[in-house]
Parts: sequence; structure tokens; C-alpha cells
Amino acid sequence: SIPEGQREAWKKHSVQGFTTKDQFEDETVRHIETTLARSLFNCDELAAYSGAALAFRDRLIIEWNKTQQRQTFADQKRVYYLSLEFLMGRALDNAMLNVGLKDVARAGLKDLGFRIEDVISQEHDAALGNGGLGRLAACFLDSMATLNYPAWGYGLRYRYGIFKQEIVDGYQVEVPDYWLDFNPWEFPRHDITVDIQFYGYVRKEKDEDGKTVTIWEGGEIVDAVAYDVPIPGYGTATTNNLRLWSSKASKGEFDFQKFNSGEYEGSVGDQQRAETISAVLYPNDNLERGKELRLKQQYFWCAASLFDIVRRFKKTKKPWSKFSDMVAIQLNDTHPTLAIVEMQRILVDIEGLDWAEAWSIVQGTFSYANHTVMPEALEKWSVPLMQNLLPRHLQIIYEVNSQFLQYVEKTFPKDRDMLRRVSIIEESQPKMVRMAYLATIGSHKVNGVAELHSDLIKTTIFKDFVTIYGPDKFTNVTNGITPRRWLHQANPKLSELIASKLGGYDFLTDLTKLNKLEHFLDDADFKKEWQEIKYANKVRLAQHIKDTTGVSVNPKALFDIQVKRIHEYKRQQLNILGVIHRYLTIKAMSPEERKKLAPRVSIFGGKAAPGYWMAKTVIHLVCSVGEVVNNDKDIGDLLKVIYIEDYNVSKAEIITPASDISEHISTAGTEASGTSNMKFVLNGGLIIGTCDGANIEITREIGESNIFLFGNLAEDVEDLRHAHTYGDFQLDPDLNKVFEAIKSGRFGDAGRFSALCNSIIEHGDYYLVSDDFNSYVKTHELVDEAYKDQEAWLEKCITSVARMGFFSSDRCIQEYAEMIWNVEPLPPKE
Ligand code: RUG
Repeated sequence: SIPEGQREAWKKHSVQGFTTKDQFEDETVRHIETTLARSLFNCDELAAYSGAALAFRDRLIIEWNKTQQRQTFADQKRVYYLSLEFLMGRALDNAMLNVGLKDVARAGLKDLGFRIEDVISQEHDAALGNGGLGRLAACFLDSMATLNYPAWGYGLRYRYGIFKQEIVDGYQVEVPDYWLDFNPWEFPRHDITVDIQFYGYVRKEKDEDGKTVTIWEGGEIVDAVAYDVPIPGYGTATTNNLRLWSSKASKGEFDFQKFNSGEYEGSVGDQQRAETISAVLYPNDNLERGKELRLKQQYFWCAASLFDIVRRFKKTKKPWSKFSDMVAIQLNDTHPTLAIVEMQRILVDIEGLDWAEAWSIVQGTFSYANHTVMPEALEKWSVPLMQNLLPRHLQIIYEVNSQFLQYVEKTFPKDRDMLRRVSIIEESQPKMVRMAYLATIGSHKVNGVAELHSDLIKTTIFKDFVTIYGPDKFTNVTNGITPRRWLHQANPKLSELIASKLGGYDFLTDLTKLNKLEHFLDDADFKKEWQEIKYANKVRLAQHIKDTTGVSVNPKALFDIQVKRIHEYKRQQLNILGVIHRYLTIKAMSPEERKKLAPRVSIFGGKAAPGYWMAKTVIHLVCSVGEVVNNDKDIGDLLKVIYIEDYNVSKAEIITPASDISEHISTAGTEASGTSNMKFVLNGGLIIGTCDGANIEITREIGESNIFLFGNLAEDVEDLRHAHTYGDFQLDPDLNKVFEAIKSGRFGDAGRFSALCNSIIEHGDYYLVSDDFNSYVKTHELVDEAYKDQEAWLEKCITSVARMGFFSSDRCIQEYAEMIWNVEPLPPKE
């Protein structure tokens, strides 16, 4: 550090960061002219964005520095949130709002000749995630900073985030998303580099004291380089850190001999191989593929993060017995489970602790959030693969398993089959490591992400573990969303209207304050303004649809939206089959009957995993139906079917505020929570949904009369599937008519949809589309009816928003902090 004598001079020059419009303009222009080397003659919107972003980045980094210093000096426990995905979206708007300088920036940009909205929209989304899991991590970062928790996120700095989706001739086409061209939000930390080892072999030897030590050596080394992203809290100076690791060939790895002997390509090849580790995000949501590179990514990131965390702890000079008093590590799903094994390796092999002491530190430190019970999404890694890539880790896993099974054997001697059921190693061909079991055994708490889901994990995948550990190890933390991004940023006018009624923006940090909105249900002016805002949001979305698809939709129509990853369990197929049913019904109606109908726009959006053929077929069916319906003169505005290309966070900010109704219609028991359901309701849209995930708690909070529920319950699903398997399956007659229309070629070549239709008609209808079809269609009729009474509809919307306080991610983080992490906030000094 700087010597005492020079500190005064240093402080005098210390950067303060802008607060006024003039200062903002100074900073922005300075960055445009010097950092970007542009002038007022060639400053376009992108340059204006870059200048403004750099000005805000400077501001954030000042607070970031102070926060990090404060957290280092405080003798206090910290949280580390390990997630393979952080779906952050855009940062500039969020930074402006969180530091409270958006109006300053708006005025400053206007002075400089720009509209703030145009500038903000230049930013490329940071799309390092697939869907709900990654977005949850982003909301949690926002809440942890806002609530002043000393917390860091750890992830991977993918060179390519989730692919960009183009719809070409009604088919999804994937285009790589190279997002790092210009990213002002990250700070490379070339001085923070960790050597990560792969492959090699394990041997034992005696140390000087005659103690046997295990040594892992040989193999290859790859460097992990840290990139830091500041995370500003809302209305607080706390600015936390998200550290993302990027892979690079280790200096020792670059083969100079090869290079000097003219094998330039070979030596560059090694370099490229190392860089591949953090090159791409696997584009699968709720689907695991078991690829070696993915396992490499997981270990690379866990090992680098653990090294960093341990190094930071060691600086405190505290004994290891204090580790879990100072460090909480949260695993976002099983992807970071290797961190548990790596921690045990560090403590035993490197720090020389005995096994039992080390293991109790590990268990005290880690906690694991489960996000799915679906078998295809539960991670398992092949034993031979792990043996080759991480030989020492596999030994540790076997040792953990052996001790665990001994305990089970002793405690439940009568249940022999239990050993097979709970073993971390599945005795299959090849043998597999069950990561969810390893994560459960290595953690002190395991939570599900909505009540139903947390109950389900206890009765299905972790049933035996509840018997073994008792029920207290398992808990629930229902997911939430940050109201800063999902109300204030996405829907500024609604946020302003609410603030005008509640006397300020306190609801943004205490969302339960929204309940006061119920006092205004009789306030005609307020309701009128509310309605006008919803209409303006629909006009904005209609414009986006026009610009991107060429289709004009009537903003007065009922906007019915389903946007999320495309997956059979989420049942976009049920939605589009319902749309076809609606189309056929309208076609058969008399002009008189048609007059009574509320016009509809059915809007879909979402990406399919590139290898998920059935999901891609669903997209194609939606587009094909749209092609026919949208061009049917007979139908006009009564029905339009839209596919919004490349659904991502910034599009969600436009789409979410514009719904009248949104669809959350997964087969009961399959969607762990869902979070877009919360976003839509918070923005004054109603929802149609199954009794699944967080829909159940949303119903409890907002009241049954404010939600359109339908379909079979989770408890009936297994019996229905069983019945289907044994031939007890009757296709719903209305659904049959829909299939007949598809088969007749009405929506193009029927052959393209036959596998999709047959998955329902002939192959057991695993997702119960037929069983739920009638109830789905009937419930949509209720929606139509309800929408006719605009006054009553509006009341439902306002009442629902008023009752959404529970679903703030601030509430989640407080629950995690108190129940699981045992960590206290560290607010900045006034
Ligand atoms: O599918 C779940 C969503 O229901 C949930 O809301 C979200 C956040 O908890 O996580 C999603 N998820 C689950 N994404 N991947 C998985 C399994 O790895």
C-alpha cells in the first residue's frame, strides 16, 4: 500500500465519480473523445452508449473498491454464490437506476443530442445463461447487493453466451452470440490467475513425519484468469462482485520447443484447446448431456473459485475450524458440486487436515439448491470419464460414499436395498456419479425453490435421504424476482404511478408495501391511468412485433403470452393446439357469434436447445399456424399468432409489461418454480396456469378468483401415466379434431408434425396434453368471458399486483441468509 506520508496527496486526487448532469456530460464526452477516440462529428448512438457506460462504470468502480475494502476489513462471514449461469441482460439501465442517476443521465444525453432509450438499446445483452436458473442467479446478485450482504458470485466468462435465435422459413436457426466485442462492465484481473490441473495420476508417499500423503500430478495445466463485474445495489453504496473465470493456456503449457522447431500450428493448437474450456455456454435448459468439456468447465470454475475463496480466508490467519463461520458457499443446482470434492481435497491433501475434520468443515460450509426433479435434468457423470479427467476427485468421491454407506448400513441394517438406492455411485453400465446425492451428502442444507417442489424432492428423489438425515436438512425457499429490474426498469410508468399513490419508491425495497394499492381500487383516475399504461405497453410490443415480423396486431386485442424456453414439459404444444382449436371454432362461427368474441393475439417466444428436435418442431408448428391464421381474411383481428424471435432478457422487459394473460401451463409436478409467472403478475397481467411450481403460492397470495387454474394435479400425474402405459388412453375429442386439421395439411406438410402428434396420440402422452386439453380450452373460455368486463378485469390485475410482495428476491435472500447461510448484512457507513 501507499506509505503514510503520501496518502494525503493520494486522497486529494482520489476519483469521486459524477453526481450532476454537467459532470456526467464531462465524463461521457471525455470517454467518447479519449477512450473511444471519436469526436462530435462521428459520435453515433453506439458511441454515446459506450461513453455513458464508461462514465457509469467509473462511478460503480469507486463504490466497488470501497465495498471490497469494507468487506475485507470486517471480521464477518461472507457468501459465495456458485452458478454456472448468470443471465444478466443489459447493465447500463440497471446501473443508472440502482445508483439513482437515470434522470441525470437522461438530461445529460439529451444535451448531447441523444434520447436515453436509443442509447440504452445499443447494449448487447449479457446472456450467460439459458433461462430461469441463470436469471434467478442475476436477481439474487441484485438483492444481495441491495440488502448489503457481503456476497460474491462466481461463474464462467463464456466467450459465447446463449446463441441468438433466428426464425428462417418458420424454423429455428442458431447463430453464435459473440458478445465481448465491447464490454465495458468487466475488469480483467490478469494478476489473479489460478493454475487448474486436469488428468494425470495419483500416488501416495510418506512425508517427513512419516504420514501418508496423496499427491496428484502429471496431466495438463490450464490458467483461470479472473474478470470482475461490479454489481451495484439499489439505493445503497454497496457494490458487490461477480467474478467470472476465463481459460487460457498456462505459460508453462505453451510448447516453445514445438514452436521453435517450426510446429507453430501445434503449439497454437494447445493454446486454443485451453481457451475452449470457457468458450461456450451449453445451450441446454433442464437437460444434461454428459459431455467431457462440460465436466471440464465445471471443475475449472469450481477449482478456481475455491482457490480464491481459500486464499482469501487464509489471509485472515484464522484456524481452519473457523472456516465455516467465515464462509458460506451456495451451490446453484448440482453444476458446482465438484466444489465440495475440491474443498475436501484442499483440506486433506494440501492443508494436511484429517479426513473427518475436513469433511465436517465442508458440510458446514456448503448448501445446495435443487431446481428440478425431472430425471433428464439430474446430473450424472460417468465414472470412467471422471477417473480420466479428475482421478483424485473420484477417489475422494468413493471415500465419501464408502463412509456414508457404512453409516447407512449401521443405522438401517434391515433395509439392504437402501444402500443401492442412496449410493453416490449408480451401479449401471458404465457406473455413474449421482451429483445430486453427492451435493446432498456434502451440504448442511438442501432446498427446493417453491413449496410444492420442496415437498416433492422430499417424497421422490431425496426420500431416503430424509429418512437418513431427518426432515430438517431439507427446506424450502420459494424463488423471487428483483422488483428493480422487473417493475421499475421494465415498466417505469407503472412504477411511477404506484410511487405517486404510495408516497414514494419504498416499495422497491420492501415489496410488501404494494398491499396499500388495494386502497385505491375505487379511485377512478388511478384506474384509468393504470389502464392507459397497460395499453401503452401493448402498443410498444405491437410496434416491436410489426418491426420484427411485419405482422400488425391490434393493441386492443387480448394479449396472451407464453415466453420461456421451449420444452415439452412446459407444454407450448398444448398452447398451440389450443390456438388451432380456437381457430377452427372461429371458422365455424356465424358472423353474429364472432361479434361477441374478444380479439386475441397469441404470442410465443423462446429458444429450443439445438439438439432438441421435438422442441424445434413445436416452434415450427407455431410459425406454420401463424402463417395460415394471420393471412386468413376471414379471421382478421379475431386471432393472430406471433412468434417473437430471440427471446432474451431485454426483450422480456418489453414483453412482460404488455400481457393481459400469460401462460404457465407445465404438467403438474414438473416446473420446479417458474419465475416469469411472478414477473407477469407484478406487471399487472393475469395468468392461466396449472397447479405447479410457484403458481400455487401465487394463487394463495393473490386469491383464487384472480388466477385461471386448470388441469390435473401433481398427485394424479403418476397414475395417469401408468394408465396410459397400460392402454387406458382416450384422445380428447376436440383435440382429435385439431389433429385431423393438422393431418389434412391445413398448416403445411403434415409429415413435419407427425412425431409431435404421435407423441400424444400413440406414444403415451407423457406430458398429459390430452388429459388436460378440455379443462384448458374451457378455462380459456372463462378468460374470454372475464375480459369482456374490463372494469372487473382491471380490479383483478390491481389486486394481484398489490398482493405480490412475497415474490421479491429480497425476501428469498433474507431467507437464505437467516435459515441457510447464517450471514449478516454489512451496510456502508453513512
Ligand atoms: O426449471 C426450473 C424453473 O422452474 C425454476 O424457476 C428455475 C429457477 O429455480 O430453475 C429452472 N431450472 C432447473 N433450470 N435448470 C434446471 C435444472 O438444471
